[in-house]
Amino acid sequence: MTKQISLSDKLRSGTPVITGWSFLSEPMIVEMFARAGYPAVTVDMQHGTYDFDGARDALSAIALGGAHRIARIPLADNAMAGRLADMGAECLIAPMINSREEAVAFARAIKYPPVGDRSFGPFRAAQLSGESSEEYLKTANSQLVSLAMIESQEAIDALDDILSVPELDGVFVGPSDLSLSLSNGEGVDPNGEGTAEICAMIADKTAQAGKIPGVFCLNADKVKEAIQQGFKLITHGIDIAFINDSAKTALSDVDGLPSEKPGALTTY
Ligand code: 3PY
Ligand code: MG
Repeated sequence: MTKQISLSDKLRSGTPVITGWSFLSEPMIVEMFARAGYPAVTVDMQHGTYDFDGARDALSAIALGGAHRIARIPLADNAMAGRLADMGAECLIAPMINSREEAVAFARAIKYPPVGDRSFGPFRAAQLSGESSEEYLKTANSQLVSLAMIESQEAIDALDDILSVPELDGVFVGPSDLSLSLSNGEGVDPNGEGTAEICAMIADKTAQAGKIPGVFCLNADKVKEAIQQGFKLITHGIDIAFINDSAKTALSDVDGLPSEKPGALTTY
């Protein structure tokens, strides 16, 4: 069997990788993203409905559909990063990294000695990558991608320090939280001009540091802008939004609905 180009090699070698993003813990959803043609799919354990079992099944389902496997870990949960690496994630994204120390702790949790402190038990990860555990051990430190999310003023202030962490492979911008922090809580403006300028600055600095820049995009124009800015991992397409938007469109396409709905609950 010809060896596939790894996600890590793709992210370092030019062409941007687009990832679908899954909030809804259902393996068939991520498999559908993959079969629809997405090169990568991300399982979101920070804001999505995924627990460990759901994420484990989702990573297998992404592999079944033939896409690269990415997971965002819950806030400050480096133990979960290690577990998801063992379940075959090829890239892990850590939310709200605000300092060099936090970046070091995250990156070291998923790199084997002498680079980090990852504990050995990659049986499922080795199966999914088609390697023996011994082969996986040899390639894991260069192939498993660690991305620290930059999404606050504090993180911007610490950006040079974060980018100087040798164990860290790159950063991933969360424009919603970033805009919330930069506006001092005034509002969320992920698609605004000010946010776009900061994204461009982060992409430049990250490339200069020889690391991978990634960003979360909320529409196709933002994806095009992100590609121009030099981002290499780009989110486009969220399962919960697909259902929400398609459900509204499907209903609005029908003239003269036959019946009224009972009305949404406003209290539990
Ligand atoms: C953000 O925009 O803050 C994100 O975390 C994207 O999911
Ligand atoms: Mg965020």
